[in-house]
Amino acid sequence: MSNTLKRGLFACLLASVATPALAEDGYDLWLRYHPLATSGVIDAATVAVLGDTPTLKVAGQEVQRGLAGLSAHHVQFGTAIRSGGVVLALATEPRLQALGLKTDALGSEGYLVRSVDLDGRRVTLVTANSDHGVLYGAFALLRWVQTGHPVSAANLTSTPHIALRVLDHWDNLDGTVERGYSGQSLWDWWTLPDYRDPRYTDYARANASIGINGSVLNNVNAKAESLTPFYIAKAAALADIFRPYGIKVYLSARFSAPIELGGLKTADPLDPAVAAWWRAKADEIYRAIPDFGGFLVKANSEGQPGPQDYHRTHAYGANMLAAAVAPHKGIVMWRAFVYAQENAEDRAKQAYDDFHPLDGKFASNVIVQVKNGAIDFQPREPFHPLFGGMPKTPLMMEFQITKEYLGQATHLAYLGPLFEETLRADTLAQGTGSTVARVVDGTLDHHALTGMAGVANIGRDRDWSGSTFNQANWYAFGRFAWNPDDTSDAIARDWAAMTFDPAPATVAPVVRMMAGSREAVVDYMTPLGLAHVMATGHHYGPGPWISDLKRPEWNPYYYHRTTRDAIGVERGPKGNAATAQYAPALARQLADPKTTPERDLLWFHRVPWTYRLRSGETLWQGMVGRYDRGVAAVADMRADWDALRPRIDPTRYAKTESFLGIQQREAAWWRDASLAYWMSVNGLPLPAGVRPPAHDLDWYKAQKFPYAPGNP
Ligand code: GCW
Repeated sequence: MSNTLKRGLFACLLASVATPALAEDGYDLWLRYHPLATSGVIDAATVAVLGDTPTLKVAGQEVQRGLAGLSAHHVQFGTAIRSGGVVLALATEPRLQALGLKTDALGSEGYLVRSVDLDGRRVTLVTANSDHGVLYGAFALLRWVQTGHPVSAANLTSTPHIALRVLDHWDNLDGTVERGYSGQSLWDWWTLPDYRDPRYTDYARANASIGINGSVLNNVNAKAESLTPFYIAKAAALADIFRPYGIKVYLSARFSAPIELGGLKTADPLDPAVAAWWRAKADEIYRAIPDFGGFLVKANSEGQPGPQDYHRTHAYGANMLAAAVAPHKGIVMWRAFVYAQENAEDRAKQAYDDFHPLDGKFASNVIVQVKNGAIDFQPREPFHPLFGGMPKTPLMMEFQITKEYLGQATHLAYLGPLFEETLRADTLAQGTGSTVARVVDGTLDHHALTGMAGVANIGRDRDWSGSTFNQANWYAFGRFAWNPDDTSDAIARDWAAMTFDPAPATVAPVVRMMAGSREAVVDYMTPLGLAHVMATGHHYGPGPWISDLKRPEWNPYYYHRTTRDAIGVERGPKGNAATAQYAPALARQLADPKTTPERDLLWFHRVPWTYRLRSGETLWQGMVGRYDRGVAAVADMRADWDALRPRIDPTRYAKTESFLGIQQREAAWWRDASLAYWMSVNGLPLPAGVRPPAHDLDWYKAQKFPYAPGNP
């Protein structure tokens, strides 16, 4: 076949693939290699890989696939260095030595992409000290092109700031996903290990493209069975598929597995038989998965077994498991998300109380995984006081990508601002600049073991995450895990350009929608520091009035304690002194409502409804105003999206349009239900001109949502 004919056929093929009904269902995520409108961006017609490893091969294939798709031209893949082409090679490759590139600073995962003369030919070189680095460089080059830049102008270098960049899947062995709103689990445990769904490879590609290098396959509310040979073989199949993409597999471990699987009488971490059982189990896993990452553990929390069942601390439990994986260089990620109904202390204080005394007591291959805030993945929480509070212990951040408390799949809430706000927060633990990011990247306390985990929002929905915009949260998580100093806006711009198209007329309004979206959710759900007012169980929709459930902290009322005169939980020195869990300089600021950031006011303080906000309004007026602002912001997002109609393919356009309709209705529902309830308690009228709730309080209380998704 002649070259012209080949090109023609190729273009035809692409044109047919580009038919919206076929291709534009969101499956391609941000790796959407559709022809760019701007010509001349792709001047490379060959991709050469020097060296032979599975990772170099997939990196080269990805660049070929990307450039071919983006240019609608054939791109040749091989080993021949051609002028104007792209070359991927390890920095140790002999043919690169004459270039004298300085790659030491790239470390083991960083990359360098730039134009060089190789064998007398001008090429764009992608290089690194490891093949994983080359893979990350390959995706960086593609991002560069997808965001509208010419291949040959690429001059990119980057190194991850955090070592473990991990997705936590709360996926159950029966195929359901706890707090999953995008369909069944991606893992088809039943047909694994035989059937290797190509989707597993696409999952790995997507993750590698944003630098994610670990995947915890099963729910932290773990079943012991995931540690049986039957399931280990399935995990091993996934590990084989992910390996070329630099992604290690981890498993959540059920602490009582020695009893359930091993027939032991106890799971006491100090019992030698228990430790021996775990060592043998670890050895067995490593025989199947030689690069197994290690265990994630939720212990003594929400009914899960743990070392405290035997009056041992979390450190004893973690260290026993750490000893089992240490010979294989594995690690243990031990969660600090603990609270117990038997504990009368404020739930927000319990994790710190349990873990702070254990600082410095963990083995060197343990990292303590701390949620961003002290309660639970709320639309806004102040950063967790353990950050900055355990300098002798490596701490990893746990963010929730799936939007359990933020409207779940349908509400558009870009989490970049939430991630950024938490990472930028200053713990003041060692003076100004002791930000959460510096704790998490290990620079503040000089830890080499560093990590960031995101509770995944990935399921078997065709668009992976339940909506196009939810994909942005997966994307942003990866980017912040790579570089916690990145900015939410820059990430949104890249994502929008890659997901839709790089034209400013598309990117600007999409980014505008994203930028304000999380704050809109805060405004219409939990303004001024309110938290956990979602209905119990499914956490979908408002339920601030719920106060009759057995466990105190199951009741939203527990989190605001509203009376006729006042609202909020007093966590300052005049209350339960939770503020004293922060570094003294910060604790002093938070002690007084007047020096507490207003956005966290009701989190830290109980104040009268007549309290004056900085604007001069009363608290009540300010709250009403924020609810209205949140609802109005959703209307603005809808208007932006309406105007984007001609620029977005019909299938993706329609789904977002419909979801924004749901969000607008539900934002109004949140506002109205909340106002109806607060007014029933405080007896205050609405400020003049404010629209009253559409229904009475009983109507809101009567709303029930049986079978809401994601609820275990
Ligand atoms: O957010 C809460 C969820 C639980 C979850 C728990 C946790 C996996 O409601 O569904 O359980 O946190 O993080 O362990």
